[in-house]
Amino acid sequence: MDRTFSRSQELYDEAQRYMPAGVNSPVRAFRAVGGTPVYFREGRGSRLIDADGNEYIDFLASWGPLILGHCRSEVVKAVAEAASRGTSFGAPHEGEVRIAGLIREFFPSMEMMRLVNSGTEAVMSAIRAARGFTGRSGIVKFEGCYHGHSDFLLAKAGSGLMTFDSPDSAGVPVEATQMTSTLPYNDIGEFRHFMDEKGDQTAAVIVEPVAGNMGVVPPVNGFLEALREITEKHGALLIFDEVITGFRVAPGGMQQKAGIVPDLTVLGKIVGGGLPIGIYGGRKAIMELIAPMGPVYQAGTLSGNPVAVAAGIATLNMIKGAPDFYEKLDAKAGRLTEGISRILAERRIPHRINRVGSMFTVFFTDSDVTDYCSAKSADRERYAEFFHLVLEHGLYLPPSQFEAAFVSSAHNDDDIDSALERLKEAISHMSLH
Ligand code: KE4
Repeated sequence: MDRTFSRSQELYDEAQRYMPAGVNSPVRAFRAVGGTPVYFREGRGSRLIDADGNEYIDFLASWGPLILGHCRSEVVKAVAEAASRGTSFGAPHEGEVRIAGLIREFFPSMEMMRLVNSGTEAVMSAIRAARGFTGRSGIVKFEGCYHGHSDFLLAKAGSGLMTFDSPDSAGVPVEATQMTSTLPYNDIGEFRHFMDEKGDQTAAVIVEPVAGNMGVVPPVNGFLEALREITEKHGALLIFDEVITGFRVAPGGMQQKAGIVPDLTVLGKIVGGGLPIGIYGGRKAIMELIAPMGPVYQAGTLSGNPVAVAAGIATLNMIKGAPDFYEKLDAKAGRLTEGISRILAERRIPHRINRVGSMFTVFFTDSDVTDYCSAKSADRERYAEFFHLVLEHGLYLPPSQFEAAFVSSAHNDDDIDSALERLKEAISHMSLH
């Protein structure tokens, strides 16, 4: 089963001459799990092929966007067709109207919206809209949640920042985060207390309605409802960052599953079908403040790009048109995670698996993971050993304990069977320290 990674190593050596750590996003550098990042050359359905020709069953799904798997023919066709008519106009086009209509169909709370080019940009713009609408500056986020790399949100962020155990980033002036307060995720009492003190200075509370950036951590019963009730009470806006959960945990995201109506929603990833996109939107009264209708400025050269929009429309239409799409997807993910847990239990390896729908994380710990502190207590070295063993056996999982893995509709039953066989073999080599 020995795989060679010599071409990845060559590319990595060369890449480090041009890009920090040879990558374009920190978590891809394998710093959290050690070793040389694998360079890929092709994705096809549920599979990835790396630069050395090694094949993997992919459970990263490019950090979430590829809910249909790699190179879904309808998406590729739509992209090629759009590109053949022009890659960008810098002017309105019909695709923007079509995708906005689709988004509104799935997310009725998004009465008006703006397309941008990343989740970071969408979050940054939503926060600005909230500050413009309320005239307040305070922002509340939760420990372990990650909302992109805007200065004022890099405080106890999840994802790569959590992986590096550096909740705050260098280069961010202390003034930038002075109006940001970070509270414990899933702690209703702390939140209520904070808002009683500072609710009237708070413009917005932003939350991942299912946390994916400290590993998957679901909201405890009543948490989201409390955020909704208490923000309402203090005139603060509630922002659901559904960049991961949008179209992932349900067609209408976690707000549909939980029956909560946020004031603003942020989308990304799946809505672009693997191409760069971010969307923010919500109540008309808020979004009408966005330039040129109102005084809150936001702009972007490639916002609403016709090629990215075409990929998004094709993806959403595939989801819309597939009967029992989520039931089938979630059942596959359940079979996979139950199998992983059974294999780890047979080897008496302490673990917890948190799963919501088709997003999941295997934590190496013997206590429940319900927030940032309990997530951080997971054994990262054990995860690193697990990651490399399953990599060697042809599975690609997130190269960090504090990320989410994903099942796509391209994973068929044979893929799940094969993944479990490979996992069983890989886990048999795990040390039992
Ligand atoms: P982007 O700017 O990376 O498109 O989106 C930022 C963002 C916003 N909100 C949530 C809930 C997110 O998860 C993200 C980005 N997710 C990470 C993975 N945890 C992207 C991967 C990376 O940073 O390389």
